[in-house]
Amino acid sequence: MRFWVDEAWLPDGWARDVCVEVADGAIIAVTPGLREGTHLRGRAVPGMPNLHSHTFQRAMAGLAEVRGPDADSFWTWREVMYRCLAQMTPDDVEAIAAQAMVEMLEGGFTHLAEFHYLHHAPDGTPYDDPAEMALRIGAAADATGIGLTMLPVLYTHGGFGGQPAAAGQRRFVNGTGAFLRLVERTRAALPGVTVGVAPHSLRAATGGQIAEVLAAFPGVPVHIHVAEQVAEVEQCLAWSGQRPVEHLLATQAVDARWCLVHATQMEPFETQALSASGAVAGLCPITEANLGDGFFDARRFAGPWGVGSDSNVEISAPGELRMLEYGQRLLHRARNVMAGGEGRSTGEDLWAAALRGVAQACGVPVGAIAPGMRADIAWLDASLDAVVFARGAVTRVMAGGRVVVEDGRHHARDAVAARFARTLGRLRG
Ligand code: NGQ
Ligand code: ZN
Repeated sequence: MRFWVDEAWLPDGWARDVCVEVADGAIIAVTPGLREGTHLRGRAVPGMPNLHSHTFQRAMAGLAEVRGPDADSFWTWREVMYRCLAQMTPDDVEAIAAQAMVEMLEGGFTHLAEFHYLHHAPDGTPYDDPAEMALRIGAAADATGIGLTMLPVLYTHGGFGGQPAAAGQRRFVNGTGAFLRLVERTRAALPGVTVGVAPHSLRAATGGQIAEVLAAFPGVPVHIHVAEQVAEVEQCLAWSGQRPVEHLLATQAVDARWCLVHATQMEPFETQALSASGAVAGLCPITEANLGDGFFDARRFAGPWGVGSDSNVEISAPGELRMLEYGQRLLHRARNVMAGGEGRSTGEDLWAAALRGVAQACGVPVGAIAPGMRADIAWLDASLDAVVFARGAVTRVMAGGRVVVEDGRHHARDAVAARFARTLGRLRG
């Protein structure tokens, strides 16, 4: 398949009249100054991979914004979230995931790293196929066209030092042996999908478990939640004498295959050490704002970073970058904090930096309009500055060589939304 665009953002900058050739979902040639094939009007940029999401949480978007009897916090939100997932069936999870994925594609996200921990039936027993839920998420990705990196989550404990999991966590829990079988089964059942491993957090998996799992799957992406909340830092200090990022860096061989999600609560020495490790900082600015986590120390951090939609309370690639930049502006009382220097566009520098980090974290060839990359492309009706900060929009999206969004609408939006509405009606009924 061959198409051309009026303007495309290539690895060395903007080019005009760019012809792109695609085979088997991947870009095989990019030729500026060539008007051949279908004319897909407008300006094209690489689609943004989404490096962190729990798609099922889309079902509670907007439902945790009512004040409770005591001071609301991350931890009261988590109780609401546990109640929301308590009765979800595999069908529900597939319907909710499809809705989230349609919104991701419409919001400029063309690939998804799904941090997947809702494994078991409501009473905590595994389904006949232990990867049932992962397969449903894979089916939703197939149906909507979004690229997928699946991250089965290792979740065994309810707190630092191997504390037992709580009743509300039983759908997540596997011992190491069951988890290794789950990853194997997920790999076999989702051919063509990159499968990584994700110890949920230092609260939910012990250091020994993490080491065992990494040894079993060398080279795959490794994602973990870390240092999101102050209470978590205090518990980690009480248990180990170290802060979470400090402890993780001291006890695991953290390198470029790792993605540390949030890493919000860091002292400067931790930010410097994380920068030097080569690991990706997985920032989820909208969720972090929604949950009251705090600000990432972006000015001090010198390593790769990317963005994810995490709780999916609002789904938008430009929106995540805007929230990141605005957080830094509010924190430092300055403007254009994330731009690389004088005369540089903040929107472009944010988009480019996020592409690099996210592509690394997803373990797949995405993040550039270049030969060898997956054909994941977003068309914009304005500059990246206007799309990130003002009224500009994503108009067309190609994922894996398929145009799935036109005029801002996913081709399956209505059918997916109807099924999602039925699911919500049943879950809330
Ligand atoms: C999660 N979400 O696993 O969905 C977490 C909350 C926890 C975020 N951290 C649960 N945003 O960390 O224990
Ligand atoms: Zn998360």
